[in-house]
Amino acid sequence: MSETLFTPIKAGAIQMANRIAMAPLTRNRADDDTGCVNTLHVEYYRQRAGAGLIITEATQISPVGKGYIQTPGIHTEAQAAAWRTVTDAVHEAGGKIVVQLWHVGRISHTSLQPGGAAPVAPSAIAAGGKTFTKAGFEETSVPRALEADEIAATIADYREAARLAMVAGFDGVEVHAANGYLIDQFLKTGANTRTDDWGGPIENRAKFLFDVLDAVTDEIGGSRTGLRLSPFSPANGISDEDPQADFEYVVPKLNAYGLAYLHMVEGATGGPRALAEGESITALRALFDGLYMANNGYDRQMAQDAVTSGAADLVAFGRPFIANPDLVDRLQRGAPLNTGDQASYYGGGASGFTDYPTLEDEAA
Ligand code: 8OZ
Repeated sequence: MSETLFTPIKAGAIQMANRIAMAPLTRNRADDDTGCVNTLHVEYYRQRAGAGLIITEATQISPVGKGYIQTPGIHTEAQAAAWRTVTDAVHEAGGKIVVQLWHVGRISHTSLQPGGAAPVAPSAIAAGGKTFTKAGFEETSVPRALEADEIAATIADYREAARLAMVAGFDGVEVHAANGYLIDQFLKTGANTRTDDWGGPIENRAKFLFDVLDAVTDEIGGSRTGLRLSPFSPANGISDEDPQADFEYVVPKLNAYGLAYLHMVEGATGGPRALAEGESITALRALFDGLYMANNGYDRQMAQDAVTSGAADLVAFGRPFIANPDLVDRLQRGAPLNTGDQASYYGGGASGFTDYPTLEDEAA
């Protein structure tokens, strides 16, 4: 029997009812002061529990890891208790959910940082892009370079966040190493010009990623840890001199961790899937022994083909899950999809968050 999108699968320790993941989606509806999720999040994630796995919106591991208003955290007991209401609801509805562990690095603004300080990054190089703050869209602030002891403290923050994720009742975590945020900043030459153990050749630039994975998997186990990478994405002003070579170094080393899955943004995040000459996702995937989760611009046919051909084990859908809480059901029936209202993607209340109809709602 050939595998389909709707065949159950075990991702590490996580039993999934199907091969479809809800990709992490930033929605900016948490309490800006406490970083706590609320009853709206409970409803939003509960509605989407038909996914084989929900990956939460990116969630900061520390106050300095924050880069946008109203993103949730997983660094206090209160945040973990708030998340518990979400994980209980998803589990009750038969779903699985992991929290995406996030540190933005230089993609932040002084107004979002403790004491109004500069954001931190591998090197003091501005990203050149915008973030959303209390004042609206603002240019990201010039970061300062992390000291070696601060790097060690940041790795400890990832470990503590993984511990709190278990307190919160999550099935695991996804380490966010994509899209130009802190881990990606260490990995890539355009943001990392350090001359110590954390910069220079890829062996050094990848050390931060591997130290984070060591800490997180030591805390909760590799089978409860997923990883997201975006080797070729220019998201958030990131660039790299030779991503193919760098990730051909990184990916085989991931095999030692027994990860639940490797989640790849194929191409430019939320944009074109096309790669430059000499760049190959297929070649990178071939270097990984575990489950491969594909993402970026998949539709029903592409996802079916990817799973039946074996090109992917899992497919993550992002924007389609915003407007279709019952996306798995719709894909299974070949039903039409709702389109999302972009104006309510980031920030706001229930409107554009918990009020998209299921097929059943539409029939009523
Ligand atoms: C959109 C807006 C803000 C943040 C990412 C966490 O790209 C994000 C993000 C996306 O990974």
